[in-house]
Amino acid sequence: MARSAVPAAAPDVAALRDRARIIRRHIVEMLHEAASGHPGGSLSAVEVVTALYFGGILRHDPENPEWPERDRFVLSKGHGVPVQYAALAMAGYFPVDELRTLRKIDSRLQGHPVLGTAPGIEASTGSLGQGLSIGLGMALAARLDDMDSRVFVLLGDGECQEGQVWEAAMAAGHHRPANLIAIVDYNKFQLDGAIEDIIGLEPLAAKWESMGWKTREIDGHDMQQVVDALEWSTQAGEPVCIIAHTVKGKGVSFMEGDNAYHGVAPSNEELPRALSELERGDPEEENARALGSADVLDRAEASIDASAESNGKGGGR
Ligand SMILES: Cc1ncc(C[n+]2csc(CCOP(=O)(O)OP(=O)(O)O)c2C)c(N)n1
Ligand SMILES: [Mg+2]
Repeated sequence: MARSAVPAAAPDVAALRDRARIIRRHIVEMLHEAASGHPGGSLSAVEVVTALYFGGILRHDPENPEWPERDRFVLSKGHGVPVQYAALAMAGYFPVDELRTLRKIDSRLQGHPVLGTAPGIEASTGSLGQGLSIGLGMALAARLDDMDSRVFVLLGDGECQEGQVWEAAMAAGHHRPANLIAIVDYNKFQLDGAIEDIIGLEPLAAKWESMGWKTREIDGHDMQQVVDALEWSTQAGEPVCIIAHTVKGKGVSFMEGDNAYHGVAPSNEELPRALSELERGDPEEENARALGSADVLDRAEASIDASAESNGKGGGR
């Protein structure tokens, strides 16, 4: 019997924040090891991906990745795949140690997602613009097969400058799958500049709404807002687009909002700086520590190790 790897109870937002910080550490470590890749757009999507995999949203089974009734997550902005690999490893799809093989020859973890390589990857992406069309097909197929699988598609804001995104949006507005959720990682930059300077997207919510989507705009780094929006999206009964306002490079101060880190890995000097910032955690957690709470990072790591042990897929960081 397939199971969901996520808790059925209301998600523990503090624990999700801890997970998010560990995912950020994995991202900078694996990109440093690969000496290439895309930190900015991986880090901006961390809260969304963390909430999906660990916040009780995505119904999935690391022990049975092909479970037919699973929900699907399509990372349309495929260059951000380090965030998904980190989440998949922490969920038990493959050993956390394998993250070190990112972008290496013969690794299952290529620089963009490849269907049929790493378990948990649902679509080959990287050529921007295609993921919403793929997700729409999956959502309509589930409806035809009378399955209640939901499909979550994560798009970049630069990616939304691709025409195919709007073909898929218009087609979804026509066919109205209630199980299709688009999330835009609105970090305000694409590869070589600011969205507003290249092709502005505003009014973005109105564009989706005009094509028949329900929308909600959130702070994509506020874990509670992310969880609430994702929970709402599964109950909306219509195609939903969540516009997540984010910061490119979020969590590493010298990367935040600096688009030089769109596609440049942290150097030997930058890695320890990044990791020490991610070790410190955010002010809210520091407050909790100051008030005498248990060390939240230790707690999160212990629970990750325990879940990795219990599913026999290795552990550690
Ligand atoms: C069709 C296509 N054109 C160009 C590229 C090269 N490219 C890779 S990432 C990127 C920028 C994407 O920007 P955005 O979607 O905003 O991603 P993020 O800011 O989250 O990294 C571009 C143009 C590509 N991967 N696919
Ligand atoms: Mg962007």
